[in-house]
Amino acid sequence: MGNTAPEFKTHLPAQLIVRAGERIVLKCEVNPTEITATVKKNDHELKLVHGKHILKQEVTLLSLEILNAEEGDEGKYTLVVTNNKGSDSCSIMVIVELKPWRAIPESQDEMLNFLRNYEICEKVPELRFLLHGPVGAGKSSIINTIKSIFENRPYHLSLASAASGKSFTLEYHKFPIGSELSGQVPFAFYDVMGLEEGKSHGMHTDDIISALKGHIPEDYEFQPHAMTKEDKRYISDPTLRDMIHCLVSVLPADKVTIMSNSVIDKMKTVRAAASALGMPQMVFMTKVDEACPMIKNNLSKVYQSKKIKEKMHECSNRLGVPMNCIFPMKNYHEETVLSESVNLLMLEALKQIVIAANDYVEKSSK
Ligand SMILES: Nc1nc2c(ncn2[C@@H]2O[C@H](COP(=O)(O)OP(=O)(O)OP(=O)(O)O)[C@@H](O)[C@H]2O)c(=O)[nH]1
Ligand SMILES: [Mg+2]
Repeated sequence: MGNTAPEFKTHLPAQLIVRAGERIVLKCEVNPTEITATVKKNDHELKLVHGKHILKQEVTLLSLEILNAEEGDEGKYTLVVTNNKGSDSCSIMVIVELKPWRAIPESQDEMLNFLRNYEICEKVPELRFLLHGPVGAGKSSIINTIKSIFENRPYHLSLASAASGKSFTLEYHKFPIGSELSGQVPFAFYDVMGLEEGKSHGMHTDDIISALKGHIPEDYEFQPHAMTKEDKRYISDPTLRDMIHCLVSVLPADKVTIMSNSVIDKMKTVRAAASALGMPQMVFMTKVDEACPMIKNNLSKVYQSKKIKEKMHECSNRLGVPMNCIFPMKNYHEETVLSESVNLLMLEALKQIVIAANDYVEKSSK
């Protein structure tokens, strides 16, 4: 009888992962049976399409079927039941696993061998990479992750912060990769303070540009004002050995949408300076685990996730970088053991910046 407000007796699970082409079936029990059922998708009423959606009620069993799952079917679905006494609702996040649209390398050993045996141009003793991006984007964690892979153990030298609004990295440090024990590789990373909103906050773009050109000395402590030529530590006549050979822009997948234009504009200013130097540039998109629940449980599906593809498009649009220069990844941040799926994504990204940096050094006339 319709004399009580409707109530779901069983609930939908929080999340359902389906493959493209599959039939999605969402079912739950509702009481009483005299109800009107509607569906919301992403909190807006869903207009049921013939041949795509089937909403039916068999006594107390209410079901929504979505035929031939495709990219556009991903989203939050809410079943809403109503009668003259009230209403109830029940939601589920449906994730559609896409066909892989980019390949992840298969062998970690092959990637490591390639990088360990890579012969760099003899003009420089090492290829140098600079990481820049917003505060807390995961720049220091990238260095920790790469060092962990080459040391084959979790590594925490480049201090990563617990999330706070202010940059944790305050000095210009060089982090060589590998060690005497594990084998040295000719790659070095530089980590700078994070960019913050507002002209006088966070890292100065002029300092990052000076670092790209090789003017900033090792272990320099960043100041509230940018370093000037008058500073006695300023390297006034840098060579290719002092310069950076590839700029890596770091953006966190979970925050790229809400990142302020002022931080993005600072990143663009740095990118424009790198372009003027003919310097290669790549984007490392961190924290993919925080952006898609499917990836949190299975990182190897990163190129099957619609959410991650969307976030990469956003990085591409906001920074003006082509998709093939964007590398999604997860850093080690709470783990005590290493994982091959984390390593493979990072090693692929590292391989690309190594090749790009080496090409840059080879063609550079300095
Ligand atoms: N879930 C997740 N957390 C991450 C990842 N990378 C970094 N973190 C966490 O994010 C926080 C900031 O990371 P950092 O590496 O310190 O970021 P940063 O860009 O160096 O920050 P600043 O030096 O302060 O500008 C830390 O709490 C990390 O543990 C990731 O891929 N996934
Ligand atoms: Mg840092």
